[in-house]
Amino acid sequence: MEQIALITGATSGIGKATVNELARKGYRIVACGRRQDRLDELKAQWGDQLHTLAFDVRDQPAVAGAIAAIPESFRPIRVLVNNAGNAHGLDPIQSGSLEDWDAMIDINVKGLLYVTRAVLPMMLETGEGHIINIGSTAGKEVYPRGNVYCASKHAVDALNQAMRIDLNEAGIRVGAVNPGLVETEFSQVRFKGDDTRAAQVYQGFQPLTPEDIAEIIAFALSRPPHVNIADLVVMPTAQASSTIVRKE
Ligand code: NDP
Ligand code: 8X3
Repeated sequence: MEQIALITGATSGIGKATVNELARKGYRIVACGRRQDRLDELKAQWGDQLHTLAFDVRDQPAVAGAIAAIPESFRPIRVLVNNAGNAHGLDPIQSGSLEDWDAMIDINVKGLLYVTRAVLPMMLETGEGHIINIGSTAGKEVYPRGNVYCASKHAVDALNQAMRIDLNEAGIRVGAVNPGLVETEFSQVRFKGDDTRAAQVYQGFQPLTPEDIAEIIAFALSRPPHVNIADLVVMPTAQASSTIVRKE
C-alpha cells in the first residue's frame, strides 16, 4: 500500500531533508510549516506527490483545522514525523527571556502534542501507524544555559515513551531520533539571526547534515512491521556529549 507521511517543520533543515528523502522513496508527503514560500518550493519540486499545510503548531485550532482538511488523496496518514521545533535563546535561567521560554514549550512540546492528537484518529481507524519524534541529545542530558530547551526536549523524550505505551494496544509504532549537532537553521533561530554566532557553533569540526538524519528516519521507517526503533541517539563523530566536541 502507498505510504503517506506527514512531516512537520518541512520548510528547513531536518524536516526538509526528510521530505526529500521520503519523496525519493515514493512516499506521498504532507509537508507542514509556517513559511508558505518554502512550502511552495517543495510543491514545485514534488508536484502531485506532495500536499502542503501552512500552520503554526502553537495554534491548536489551526492545527486541527488544517489536518482535518487534508484531501482524500493524502489520507490516511500512516507516518508522522514530529520534527517542528527550535531553541530560542541560550541564556542562564536567572536572565532567560519569558517569551523564549513560552516559544520553546509551546512549539516543541504543546505543538507536538496538538499535531499528534490531530493525526492519531487516522492511524487508530486503520490500525496502522508509525510516529517518529525528533528529540535531541538535549533531551538526554542538560548543558549550561540550555535549561528550557533541554526541558522541552526531555518532555519529548517522556512523550515518546508515553505514546509508545498508550498506543501499544493499537499496534502503532512510536520511536525517537535524537540528534546531536546538525548544521541547519537551528542556531540562526536560537541566536535570532546572528549568523556569525550561529556559524561558530559548527566551526572546527564536521557536524551532522540534515540528510544524515533524514536517512536514519527513512531507515527506521523501512524496518519490517515487527521492528520498532524505539529510541536512537546520533552524534557527529567529533561530539561525545553536549559539551564535549573535538574541534581543530
Ligand atoms: P530548522 O530551524 O532548520 O527547522 C525548524 C523547522 O521547524 C522549520 O521548518 C520551521 O518552519 C519549523 N517550525 C518552527 N517553529 C514552528 C512553529 N511555531 N510552527 C510550525 N513549524 C515551526 O531546525 P532543525 O531542522 O535543526 O530542527 C528540526 C528539529 O530537530 C527540531 O525539533 C530541533 O529541536 C531538532 N534538533 C535539531 C538539532 C540541530 O542541531 N540542528 C539537534 C537535535 C534536535 P517554519 O519556520 O516555516 O514554521
Ligand atoms: C540541538 C542540539 O546541542 O544545540 O538539539 O541542543 S543542541
